[in-house]
Amino acid sequence: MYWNANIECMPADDLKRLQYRSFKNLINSLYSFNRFYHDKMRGAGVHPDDFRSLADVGKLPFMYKEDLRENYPTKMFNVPNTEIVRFHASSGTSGKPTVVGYTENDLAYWTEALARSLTSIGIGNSDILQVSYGYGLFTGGLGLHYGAEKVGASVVPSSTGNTERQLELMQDLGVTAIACTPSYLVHMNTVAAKMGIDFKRDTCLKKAVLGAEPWTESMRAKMESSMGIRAYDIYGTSEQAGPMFTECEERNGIHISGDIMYVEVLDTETGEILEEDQRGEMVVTMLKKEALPMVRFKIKDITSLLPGECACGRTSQRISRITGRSDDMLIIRGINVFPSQIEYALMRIPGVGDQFMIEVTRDGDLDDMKIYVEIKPEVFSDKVTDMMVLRAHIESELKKYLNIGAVVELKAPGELPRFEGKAKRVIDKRVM
Ligand code: DLL
Repeated sequence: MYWNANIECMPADDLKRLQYRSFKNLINSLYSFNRFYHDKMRGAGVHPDDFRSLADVGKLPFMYKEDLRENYPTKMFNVPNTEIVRFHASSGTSGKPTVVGYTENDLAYWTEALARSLTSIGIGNSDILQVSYGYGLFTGGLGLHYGAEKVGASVVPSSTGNTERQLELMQDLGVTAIACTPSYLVHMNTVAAKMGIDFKRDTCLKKAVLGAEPWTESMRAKMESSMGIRAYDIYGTSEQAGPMFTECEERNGIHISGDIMYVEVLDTETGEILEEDQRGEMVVTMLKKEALPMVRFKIKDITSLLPGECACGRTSQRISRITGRSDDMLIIRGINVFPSQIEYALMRIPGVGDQFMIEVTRDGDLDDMKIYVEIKPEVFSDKVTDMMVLRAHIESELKKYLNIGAVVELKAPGELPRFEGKAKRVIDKRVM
């Protein structure tokens, strides 16, 4: 099922032509009317005439999150205030928040992108969708809300928090799909178990739209088997608009609506544009954005472009699961470690629960990594020897997988903090 088959299934060559035309118009208009991007292009020694095909994209200068921070809050906006109809802001966990503005058209194509995405995973007017992403400055709640209304789903705007009440509502209203962070769904599952609720037996939940933070295939497998649902990855950032793009039913990469966004993947070290199937950092150009244009914006998310066409018939670019960010990559004793790798390794070890936390410290010149790992209730015991054996086993598995030693400290079920929004898994205490 398609929401907009003309665009979603457009022959690949036609799509490339459309993308080039939109890109070229964008560059022409920014060069003529936008002081910030005009100066960037002049600084890089490029003129719009140098951009003759998509293959010339590498000539254009990048934009960075720092540009938004330096021009906080709205100095980079490209339209008069009268045309701004909404603001959102990123949480600013890694620095000053960035503010994003939207014109009416910006909201319309954001909603269109989500309508295509939700339709591609079979969410439509017979669904009741509980939106348990935060409503407010974070884009998750309102983004999913309007996308779901557009496809005719009945929205339960429960936002985050008060998990018991959320579970009651889910049962009472016969909710069929939920949108939230993967860590919040795991938390809901735990709370449900304590309340004696079995998702398979006691709810109508069939689908989950999970994103806003990295998660893994093993988490997907666990949630699906224990909750009787199908879980789909959804991706987006506030600079792009918010949550926008999902996998389709094939679950073979995240489809990027090609009339809305153009993706490049670059080698994190050399900056070269990579071929399909090679992992690197994602750079995006928003082809329709009015209030806050984004040209070659360095998002810092690590992904790859997937080769070939998807069996669903959509011809768009597809990206693989985001495994982390180039800037939250931990370098420990010279070895690059992504929190998602640690999660992947932990989730494969029997007895390990769903929650973990990484603490990095420095003793002299040496980095030390400690991983707090919550144990499943059925495995957790007061017998010190049993726990020591399990701890040693986890340490040796992590060492095998990460190639680096980490001290593990076991935690009782429920002992680590829970997050309603994005999970914070890393505490880096090193002073650089
Ligand atoms: O997290 C938008 C969003 C809301 C996406 C709800 C999906 C669902 P920001 O707060 O600006 O926007 O954070 C964007 O979150 O650069 C990624 O590092 C990370 N992220 C988002 N989705 C995923 C995902 C929202 N599916 C940052 N997998 C991005 C991995 C994700 N990381």
